[in-house]
Amino acid sequence: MIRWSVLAAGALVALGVATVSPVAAQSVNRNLIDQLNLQLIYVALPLTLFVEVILVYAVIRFRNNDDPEPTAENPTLEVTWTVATAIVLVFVGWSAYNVLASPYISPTPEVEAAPPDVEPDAEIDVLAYQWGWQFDYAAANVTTQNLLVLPRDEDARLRLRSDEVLHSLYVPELGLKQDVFPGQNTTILTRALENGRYRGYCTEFCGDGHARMRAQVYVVDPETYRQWLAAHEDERLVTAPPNASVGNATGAANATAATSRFSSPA
Ligand SMILES: [Cu+2]
Repeated sequence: MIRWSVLAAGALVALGVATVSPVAAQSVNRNLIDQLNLQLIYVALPLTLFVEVILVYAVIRFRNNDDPEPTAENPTLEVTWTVATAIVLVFVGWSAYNVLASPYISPTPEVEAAPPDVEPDAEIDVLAYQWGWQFDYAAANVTTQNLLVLPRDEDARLRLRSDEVLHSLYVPELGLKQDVFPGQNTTILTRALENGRYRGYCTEFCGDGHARMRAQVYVVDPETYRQWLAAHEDERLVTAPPNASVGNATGAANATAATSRFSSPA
């Protein structure tokens, strides 16, 4: 009887794990986070079922025991559960540490003496303000408003700062979430893996315009990215995304000469 319930439980675990397998992630950051979640679920699900099965078994098996005796002095049992717990904790700690140690996950405070290991292909200064986002592509002399464009399959380093209060940049699909502090630069690293249009939010309540503090995030081919930068060189507060048709649909009110200039690149 018990053997069958254990088998059924095992089948359920296999089914559960099979259904939570994530689809291909949109960024290296997101990949790392999803893989860690999956790894921990593989350990947590069988353990949960193991405990529940023992619990249910004990409740049923000993339900009519009028004179229960506590277990005293069982060194084998005690050593077993101590060692098993230690192994689980070491596994969880090791898995989490590996992900946290990645430069794609943990931000780097601005310390000139210790540059991050990865040399990025794109460097973008991000200014969070009440209420919006400004992105500064210093190398191309382009700034954008509420519009972040990233080259696919290339490392992008975002240097975040705020002028007044706490904000937080949140792009869930790319696995980005980082507080932005006044008077302090915080650097994060990402590499997007899929072309697309994603949403960015401020996720730190920052005043009555907080809900309006959103950004469009575009991931495009590296060539498209460079063409877009070249088309907007020396422009301030660009709102026209690389894809002209999408830009017309979303940014009609903000359409500037920049849009038409991009549609017919020189
Ligand atoms: Cu904010």
